[in-house]
Amino acid sequence: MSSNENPTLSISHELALDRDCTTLSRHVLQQLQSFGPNAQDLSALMNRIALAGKLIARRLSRAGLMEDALGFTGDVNVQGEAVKKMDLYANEVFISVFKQSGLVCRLASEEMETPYYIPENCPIGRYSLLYDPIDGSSNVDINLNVGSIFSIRQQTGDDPDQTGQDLLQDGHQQLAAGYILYGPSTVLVYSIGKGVHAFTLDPSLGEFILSEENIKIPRHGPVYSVNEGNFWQWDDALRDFTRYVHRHEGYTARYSGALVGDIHRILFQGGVFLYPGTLKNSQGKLRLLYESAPLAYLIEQAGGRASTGRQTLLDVVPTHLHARTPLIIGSQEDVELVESFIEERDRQHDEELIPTS
Ligand code: P6P
Repeated sequence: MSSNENPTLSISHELALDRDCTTLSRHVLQQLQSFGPNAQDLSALMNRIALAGKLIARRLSRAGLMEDALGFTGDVNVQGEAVKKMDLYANEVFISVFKQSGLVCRLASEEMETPYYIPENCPIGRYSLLYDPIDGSSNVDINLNVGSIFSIRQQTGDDPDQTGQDLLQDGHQQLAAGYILYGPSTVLVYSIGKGVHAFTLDPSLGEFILSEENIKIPRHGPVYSVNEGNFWQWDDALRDFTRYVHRHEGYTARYSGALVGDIHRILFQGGVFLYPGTLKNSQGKLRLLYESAPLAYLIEQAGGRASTGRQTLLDVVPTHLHARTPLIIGSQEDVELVESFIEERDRQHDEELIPTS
């Protein structure tokens, strides 16, 4: 090599190095085409979310070998659900990664009745994090996939009584949303309103590295994902849909009991996930602000659709922090098929109400 030549990598090595350097924080800045304060905030927020994902993934990978990592705490959360030790750990992780960040003033989670404040952040931290720290925790003790779901919103007003009333806004107000899937690999999927992108954790680097960019959900897919054990509790329309997929070729049932894994499959393969209202819970089981709305934001960014069955999910304004709604989410054509059964039954019901002359 003569003195005036700079050493250069081969193209393939250069591309590989560049990809390994496309971390989440860098990708956010690339998406926003800005290094301004708001872009830096979002980049830092996503970096902290990634740190939470790494800490939770590490705990999950060792839980079977650790004292006191698995099993139940003996407590019941605000949802009336038995709390797993991993739920508690993951909830604390998200709080810890945002301390001394100057970013997030307030966190609202499935595990906490009211929002948690980080006072040192509040004077300047104008962001709120809404999250389900471990979604699908019934899978934790049997080593099946689980996930974390997150949503970032701007703190709009003051919250003098610290009840998070200003969080009761529709899903279009979200600044960022996504999930972390703890599976054979740990994958973080997110959107800041500029498409959907997936990052895979490289344990040897300790970094989430870009693995899929601008993910688009198929307009139709074979998967329908629902707990058919609730069939007896559903409205007629959902039974009509279930009978339809039972009688038509090209459908396959996949249901893991963990929302994030089921949604991740549908994001890549197409199809529809449903958690309808039931006799026991007319609004279904899934919570709007930190489960359905973040996933709806993401799926719509990927070109899919999410609804309650009668209303676009992102339009729903919750009445309280832990409000639930029915959820039908996935490929545009498949969600619309479910909605068509609901519309037909509603039409028949309205006709029955019209007095015959
Ligand atoms: P069911 C897990 O508890 C969860 O919130 C979601 O992850 C999952 O999709 C759903 O509940 C499973 O509920 O009633 O089918 O067991």
